[in-house]
Amino acid sequence: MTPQKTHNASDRKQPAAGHKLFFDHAFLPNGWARNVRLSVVDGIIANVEIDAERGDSTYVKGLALPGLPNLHCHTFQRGMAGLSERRGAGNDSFWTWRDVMYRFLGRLSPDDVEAIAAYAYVEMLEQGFTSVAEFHYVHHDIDGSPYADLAEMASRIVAAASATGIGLTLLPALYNYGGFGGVAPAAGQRRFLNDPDRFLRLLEGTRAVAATLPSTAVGIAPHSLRAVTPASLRTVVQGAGAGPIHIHVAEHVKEVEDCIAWSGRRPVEWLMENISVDQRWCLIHATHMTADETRALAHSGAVAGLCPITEASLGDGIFNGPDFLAAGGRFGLGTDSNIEIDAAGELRLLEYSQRLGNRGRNIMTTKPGESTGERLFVEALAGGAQALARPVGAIAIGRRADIVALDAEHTSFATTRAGHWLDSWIFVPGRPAVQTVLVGGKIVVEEGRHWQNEAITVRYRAALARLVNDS
Ligand code: NGQ
Ligand code: ZN
Repeated sequence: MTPQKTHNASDRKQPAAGHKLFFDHAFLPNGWARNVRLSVVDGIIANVEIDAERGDSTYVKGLALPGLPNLHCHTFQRGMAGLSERRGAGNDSFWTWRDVMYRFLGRLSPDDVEAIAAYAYVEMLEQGFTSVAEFHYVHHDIDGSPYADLAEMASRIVAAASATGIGLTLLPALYNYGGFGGVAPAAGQRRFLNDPDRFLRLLEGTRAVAATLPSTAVGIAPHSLRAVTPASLRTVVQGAGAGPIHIHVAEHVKEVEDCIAWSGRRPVEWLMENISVDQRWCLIHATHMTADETRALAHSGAVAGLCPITEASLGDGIFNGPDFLAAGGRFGLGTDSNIEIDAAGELRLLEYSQRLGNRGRNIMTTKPGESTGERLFVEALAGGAQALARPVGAIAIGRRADIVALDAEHTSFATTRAGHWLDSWIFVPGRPAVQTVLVGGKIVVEEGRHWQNEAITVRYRAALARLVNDS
């Protein structure tokens, strides 16, 4: 298949470098404000005026929110959504889902990866996410040999981000082994594998492609304690520079048991004792933690990367929300397997899983009278921005003008008091409420639709049809 030329979001006719935007209502760090005028210079908010005149600014209808950062994504998995929902021969689990996933990725070409990523990023932008951390581990060709350009697959992710306009933090993953203690990898893992040396070259190549897309951040992702050894982990952490470091940890019970068998420690406990986990770190899932681990993670300043829809889909378990919040823990949200892409949906399921597990209501709050929707959203903005290491997550001076405007006339808001919109957006789902989306001050979604939706969808369908027909 010849790669189709997609246009860059930046090709689009847009207001000149410095321009002004006007909103009737905008959610600022101090809460909702009226008649908000923003000056945007090179994608960054240079000034915020409230109770302002519209003047010659571009009027954007609706209720303006900071776009949510998506802190954990394996974008290719969007293409296998729905393919693992039939009972297998035995008891299905995370591990049987992983077998299906390995079979699916065993056939993907770089063109497929780019086509699926572009489609998933369009969905993210249409559903409230304006930036994404791509936890990227499918590096090599189908037989496991590296591409002539080690960073070939990384360049496809960058191309998809560029075509859609989504903000990108690219996290090449180190996948070194098949299990705790340096177990040999399985055949299904051959496309992921690097030793620390080649990984550091891949990281260099990734930095070079990322530099072609302005404002892209690069970090690293040791895949999990299953996929590295203490030595390889330490080597790549040193090579990471100041960038963010993400790792999967303690997602399911077997992983905790295997970690104890290997080290005598639980996964989060092992990390806290052996690695200086700090604000650069994002621990993905952290589902199974003792009270001590929960407090230690909260006090480290690292972000817990919660992926409620995927964790529910895979049957992982329930995060210890109340204790983590009480200890001042930071969290953000990720779409992970991308079986469903919906910012409000992730926020809602986070709270609902806490309600089911704790048998109560309004669990992700700490103060009487607090809005659950607002608390969830504010926490996920801050945690997401930290984990992505980009100036996003607030409508404020110095942050990127990544803004999601909700339709104020949506029926979900019919009974909502002014200023209580977040509770209704998150907890009263219906047809999507996202109307207009700007990334770096540029409009990429209008009337709920990404400007490249059609072409990108055509290409996505063609990629999936080929993948299915070839099987
Ligand atoms: C992943 N996904 O890397 O895509 C993993 C599965 C693994 C989640 N953990 C593979 N949800 O962890 O070994
Ligand atoms: Zn993951």
